[in-house]
Amino acid sequence: MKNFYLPDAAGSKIVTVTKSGEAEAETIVLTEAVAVKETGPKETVAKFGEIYAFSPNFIALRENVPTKLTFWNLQPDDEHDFMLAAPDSRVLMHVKLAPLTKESWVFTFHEEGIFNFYCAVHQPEMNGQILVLPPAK
Ligand SMILES: [Cu+2]
Repeated sequence: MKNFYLPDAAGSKIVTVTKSGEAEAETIVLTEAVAVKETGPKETVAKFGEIYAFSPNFIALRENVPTKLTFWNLQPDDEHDFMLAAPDSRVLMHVKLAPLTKESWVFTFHEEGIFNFYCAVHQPEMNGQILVLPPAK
């Protein structure tokens, strides 16, 4: 059984994550099936296994602007997850994205930088980056 969690007290100084709340922007992130057993190509799946990607896999946000990210797991039979790492590579949160569900969290980043994210189930290919920009002038 995996242990899923949101940022702890130390992590919340870098990014606050809540299940609900007001957001100034929303981005929908899809779990895209790039090459899977149901639709192939068979040769690709045989060589690489099933391949998934986050779409989009690059998201630019501004510091201290609450932004809702809504994940749509489009697969009926595949669990995905979302693991967010700080610029120093420390894992801040890890949440499950169950098959055929939409899950939202409101993210407020308190630091600029590049935050990598991963689906731990589908490594090394299912990744992305959040670029946190300085506040708008
Ligand atoms: Cu995945």
